[in-house]
Amino acid sequence: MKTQVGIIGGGPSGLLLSQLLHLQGIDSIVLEQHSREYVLGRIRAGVLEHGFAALMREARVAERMDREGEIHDGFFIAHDGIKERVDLKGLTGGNSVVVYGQTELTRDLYEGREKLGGIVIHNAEDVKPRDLQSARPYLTFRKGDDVERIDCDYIIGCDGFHGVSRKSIPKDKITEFERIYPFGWLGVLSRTKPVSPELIYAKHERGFALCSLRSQALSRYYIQVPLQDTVEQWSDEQFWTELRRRLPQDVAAAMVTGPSIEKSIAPLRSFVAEPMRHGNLFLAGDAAHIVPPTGARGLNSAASDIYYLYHALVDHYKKRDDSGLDGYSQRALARVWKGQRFSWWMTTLLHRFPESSAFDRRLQETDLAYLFSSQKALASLAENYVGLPF
Ligand code: RFL
Ligand code: PHB
Repeated sequence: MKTQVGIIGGGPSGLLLSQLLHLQGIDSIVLEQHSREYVLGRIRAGVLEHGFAALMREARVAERMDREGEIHDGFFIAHDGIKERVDLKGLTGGNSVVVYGQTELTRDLYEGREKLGGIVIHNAEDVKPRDLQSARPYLTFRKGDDVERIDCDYIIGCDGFHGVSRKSIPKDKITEFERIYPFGWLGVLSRTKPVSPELIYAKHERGFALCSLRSQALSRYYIQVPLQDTVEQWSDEQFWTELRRRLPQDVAAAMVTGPSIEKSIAPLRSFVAEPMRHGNLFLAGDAAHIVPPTGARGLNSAASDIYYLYHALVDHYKKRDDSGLDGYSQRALARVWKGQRFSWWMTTLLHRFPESSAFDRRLQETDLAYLFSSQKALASLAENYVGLPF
């Protein structure tokens, strides 16, 4: 097979890039290791920044997002028994975020690819990017008993943190920056009315908690748990009890509980790989960087990579201008690191760190007190949360 752009990974990054390129007459093939059902079974992001929503519209896959997604003009931070609102719209001069699940967005992207006749090959095993330093890189993969080859102009690694793309770059050509946090998030999805129409991020001495949602009938809650905890250790009842204990009394009293329809634990990690290009392989999204979910930046950081790559590839094919491709890594990383800083800061502000000293805890309390005493500090939080410009 032959294509202009070979894309590894059929998550949101890979599908969005493929769709955007298609609309500009640039062809691509997406290789996804898992089945479509498996990809759609993963419950992940819920908050999209407005720049991401704009990119979905440009990709002509935003109809359902615009119909069913909820515009959120603010969220709450709960601490010491009270909750205080962050007025995103007021603080940013009119910006907001869209609450729309990654599962739904990925489903829309699959349908968009299908409608245009885009090629997405599922259950592609043993995908390998090859000859990356040459002008004719290619991909090989196995499908059943057959080994296939795809010749490409460029290969884009959109295969997430555990993918093969980053790992195929020689160790001496890539630098990795990492922080692993000493806790994870236990998440529960339940068909119950959300306790609050807007998200509540809660700081509590027993640990962080988050009240989020997918719709006004579908709730998503998280609590901070020790890294060694397993899902089996947490019955629904224990989860609800612990969640309530970490929320202000009025919120806890209003909480409607029900059976979990999904329950999983995600470890928290900050990670960046530099540079995001090796020869004719370009990394995008979780393949190159990971943030702890506290600032809702992960998918949104992936979106800015895709925006830069999309424009760089269009400039290459339509204007014979390679400056976008040459500048991609530097440009993407500049924004990636701002997302890293914000996610690390939100995580540090709101979680309980087992090793923290009394001094650390006073600083954390002061950081929060300062935030709600300064419109400028709140505006800084808000501008980062709604997404810095691409
Ligand atoms: P993905 O989604 O991991 O997709 C990568 C795809 O590549 C496939 N793959 C391979 N395919 C072929 N060959 C191989 N060797 C392959 N290896 C892997 C995988 O099967 C998969 O389909 O990466 P992508 O597209 O870059 O998207 C990134 C986002 O998924 C991620 O950043 C967000 O989910 C992070 N995140 C959040 N981001 C936000 O912006 N807002 C949020 O509110 C938010 N909440 C979250 C989150 C992530 C969470 N978890 C579980 C990590 C909440 C949670 C709990
Ligand atoms: C979610 O709804 O899954 C979600 C929302 C906000 C976050 C992280 C996750 O910061």
